[in-house]
Amino acid sequence: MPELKCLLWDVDGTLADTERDGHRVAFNMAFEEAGLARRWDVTTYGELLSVTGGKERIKFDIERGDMPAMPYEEIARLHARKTIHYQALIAEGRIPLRAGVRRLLEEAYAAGVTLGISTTTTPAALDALIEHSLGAEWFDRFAVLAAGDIVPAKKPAPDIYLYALAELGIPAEATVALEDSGNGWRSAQAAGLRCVVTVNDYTRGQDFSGADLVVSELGEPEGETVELLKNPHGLQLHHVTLADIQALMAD
Ligand code: XBP
Ligand code: MG
Repeated sequence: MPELKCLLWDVDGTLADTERDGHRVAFNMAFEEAGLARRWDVTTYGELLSVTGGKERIKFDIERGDMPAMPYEEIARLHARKTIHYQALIAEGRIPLRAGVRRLLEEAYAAGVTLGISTTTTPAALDALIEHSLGAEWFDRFAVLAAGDIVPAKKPAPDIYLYALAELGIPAEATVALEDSGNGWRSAQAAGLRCVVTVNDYTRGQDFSGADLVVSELGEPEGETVELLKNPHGLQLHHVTLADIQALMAD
């Protein structure tokens, strides 16, 4: 069985539930500020999450006729304003980490497992979350921060995971991804990674057939037993530990 050497973490929806009360709200603030009538409600935003990347999401909404046409530079400007609003929301400390995230990160870091980030969001949004929700000391604890437009194709393409692995020089067989969405899981799978999925309200109904482990959350020792939505390896667990993730490498 290969030894677990690396955990690559998705950000939005995995480290924290940033989409509904973070990114979505920030998009709407930028739309309002730009004099646009469009607002993304919770349900609409859930549909739009099938398009990864904020600029790509705005472009999609324009192309389907729900926002006025604008040149790409204007989309990029609107998105840059959105990122500033998002950073301010995160700086208010209103988006906590998901259950078990800090615990598992600390366990892995203490065990010498290499940690990295593979995300679709922009570096500025990622930095804000690390600084305000995780703690600035984590900037140095992640061996790679792979984010946003650093690769040409966003998830579900494997590019961001392949980029992170290449930067680290660690093989896919020794790495497990942590994701929350169908697009994220497909991206990790296409890069040859095993993957633990922690679903949330936006992603619970998505297709994870073939995933190694799908749970409601990573969970805490003192909390309730996590819900096992897919468990092909037959793990017995109350919350997800490093040993459980190592056990996924068995076949
Ligand atoms: C999720 C995304 C992102 C965010 C918004 O990325 O698709 O686009 O919704 O971020 P992941 P930006 O789960 O891979 O972290 O507006 O900065 O793109
Ligand atoms: Mg995600």
